Amino acid sequence: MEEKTKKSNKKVSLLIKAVIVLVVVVIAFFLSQYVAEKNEKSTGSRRERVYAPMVEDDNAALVAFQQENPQRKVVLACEEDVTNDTLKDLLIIYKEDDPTEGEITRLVVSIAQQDGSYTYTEPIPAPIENQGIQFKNIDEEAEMEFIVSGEKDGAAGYAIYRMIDGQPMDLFGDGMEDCC
Ligand SMILES: [Ca+2]
Ligand SMILES: [Ca+2]
Repeated sequence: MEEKTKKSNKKVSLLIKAVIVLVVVVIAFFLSQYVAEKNEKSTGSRRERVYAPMVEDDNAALVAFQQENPQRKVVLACEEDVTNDTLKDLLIIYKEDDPTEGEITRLVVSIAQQDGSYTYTEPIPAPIENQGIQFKNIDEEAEMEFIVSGEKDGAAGYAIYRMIDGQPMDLFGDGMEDCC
């Protein structure tokens, strides 16, 4: 009789151990899910912070550009003062059909003037897809520099520009010729 009780006690303790192990495994699983989700969220917000947002459709400089250039399809337009005169300028990446080259992708800077009008820089080649613009005052003085990045058939590239004499000058870059 005593022997039987001992055996059933052993069974119960084994069962308890199994339940504890199961609970620990379940908690670990949910904890790992939570951590993974949290990491994903922080990566997402970091990306948003790094890349400048697209301006709203009713942005005055964007509307003016589209009215003057109806044949140019805007892909990305981001606003910042890049001429160091406190007036916000607009960086515009657009696609256009070229009679000889076919579809081309270009970047122009719409420079805001004191009288409310805009002047445009000469178009320069821009990445074909996944375009991103970042504003960063790299030398922490004068004009705000900007970084244009993107891809073409999986090849990624970027270049850093500063406005010099009214034109974006390529200061440094890598792989830009493979993605433009
Ligand atoms: Ca400006
Ligand atoms: Ca600067």
